[in-house]
Amino acid sequence: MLTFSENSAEAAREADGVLYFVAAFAWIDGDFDAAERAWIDDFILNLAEAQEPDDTTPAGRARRGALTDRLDRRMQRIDAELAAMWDEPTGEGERAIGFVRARMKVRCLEIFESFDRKNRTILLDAIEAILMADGVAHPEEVAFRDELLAVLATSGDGRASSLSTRAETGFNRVFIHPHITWAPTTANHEALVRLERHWASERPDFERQLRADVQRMEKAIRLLNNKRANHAGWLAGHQTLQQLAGRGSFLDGHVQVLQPSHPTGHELTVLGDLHGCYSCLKAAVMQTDFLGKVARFAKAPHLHPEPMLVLLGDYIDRGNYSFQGVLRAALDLFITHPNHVVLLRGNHEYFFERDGEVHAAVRPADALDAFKPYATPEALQTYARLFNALPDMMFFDDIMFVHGGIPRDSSIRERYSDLGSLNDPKLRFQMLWSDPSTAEHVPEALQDGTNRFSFGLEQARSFLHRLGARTLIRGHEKVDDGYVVHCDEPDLKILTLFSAGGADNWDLPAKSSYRKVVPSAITVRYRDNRTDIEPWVIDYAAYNHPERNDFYNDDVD
Ligand SMILES: [Mn+2]
Repeated sequence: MLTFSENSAEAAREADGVLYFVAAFAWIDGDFDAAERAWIDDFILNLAEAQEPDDTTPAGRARRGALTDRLDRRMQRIDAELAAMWDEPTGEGERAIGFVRARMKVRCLEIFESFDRKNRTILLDAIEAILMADGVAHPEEVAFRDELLAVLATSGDGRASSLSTRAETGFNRVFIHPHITWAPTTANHEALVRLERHWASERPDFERQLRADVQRMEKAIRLLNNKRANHAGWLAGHQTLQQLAGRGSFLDGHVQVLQPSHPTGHELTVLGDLHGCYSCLKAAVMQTDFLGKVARFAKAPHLHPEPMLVLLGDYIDRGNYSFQGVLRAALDLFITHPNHVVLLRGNHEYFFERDGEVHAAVRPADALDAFKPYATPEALQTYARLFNALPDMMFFDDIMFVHGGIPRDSSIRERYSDLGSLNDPKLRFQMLWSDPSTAEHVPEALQDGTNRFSFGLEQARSFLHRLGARTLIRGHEKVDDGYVVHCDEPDLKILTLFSAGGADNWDLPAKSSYRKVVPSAITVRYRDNRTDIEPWVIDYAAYNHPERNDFYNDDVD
């Protein structure tokens, strides 16, 4: 039986880990059957007994009962979490089960690494037991067990070696702060209001709207192409961002480089996935007074930090205001303020043509599926061209902004030689899809086979440092807090932002799992070689309202 820590919070964490482990094994054959469920019920009783051996006194029995209840609730949560993974978006032509298996394995690896050696061995004993709970050792279960055994043999000293690297890297220049709050606002802005129009039900009106959106897209494509025209190849031959010092800000292919140069500093408003939640975009822009800041900066740049709005992609799908809401407004903001707005591409912004028809690379592709019967082929092709024109990543100082994360180990080895390699289409595609793990190292075998894959802390550190970067700010993952710091070391910081959500946000379908999310954003302030990161909650409710959002105003056609 497992020996738990004497510290009760730590013991609870350990018990949760063990429980996830056995649940994953029960799920890994895709069939969590009655025998496995019965086995887990017994296992929970055993875990409670290990933590509270005394059942001879009323107090002991009460404590053990409370532990059993807690573990039962925990198991229900794990069960729901594992079940929900089947709904995560996957790549076109890809089966959910591949993604689910890979993700469960990575999570087990994280838990595995968080246990000391003695408890790891006992963990593996628990696996042998669950393996046989339904009477059959399923090949997938055996393969998984063998993979973990292989990891156990090699993962021992990862933490220690990376700690020594950290100690050598000197001082911290990026500081992550607790949540801030903006003063509540009910402000509105004509620049956004005029765009808040539902698709017209009359065909001629609809086509007029579509033409206006196509013009907006064409203009954005021209702006991006003009930006990149004079800087093609600027990254090639350079190993680190620091070698680009003095080159100023530029777009080379699909990589946007911003170098802090403004004497009064920079203020970046950064949003993660918006997924058709227009109220979230509008609220974030109004809360921060971004448009006011841009106007004041234009009048007196020496008095203000340079304002930037950075969107990390995934504008469409899931919510109700994709093409006509988030995307239209984001494009308009970019066209109006091209030096203050950066729109990065998400994995949902990936359309391609096959047999003369436009398809999406992500499944389900609800925005495109709903739009296709009405939209003209020209409009759909323009969306596809726009998505291809968007930059995939941005560097600001030594911070990398990208939708997903870093490429696969095998692809880095084969395709990466210098900063110019960041424009490699395969690497760019992978960076739209990957997710960070708190495991030190995710084995290559676990990265292969699915569009969506994980990378470990050591892999992130190694890739970012090679580029001269130390911080990764990304979206892509639905995190219920809307904001997660995966790592906050002096030489490596990883943050996830998710800016779509809200329990009663009517931009989302009633049953959307995004309603569990607290939509969040960050402000990145740079001044004098120091960066401060401040998270905040998006006040979508204020803009889910007819007075401040014409999508909700019945008086407007
Ligand atoms: Mn995504």
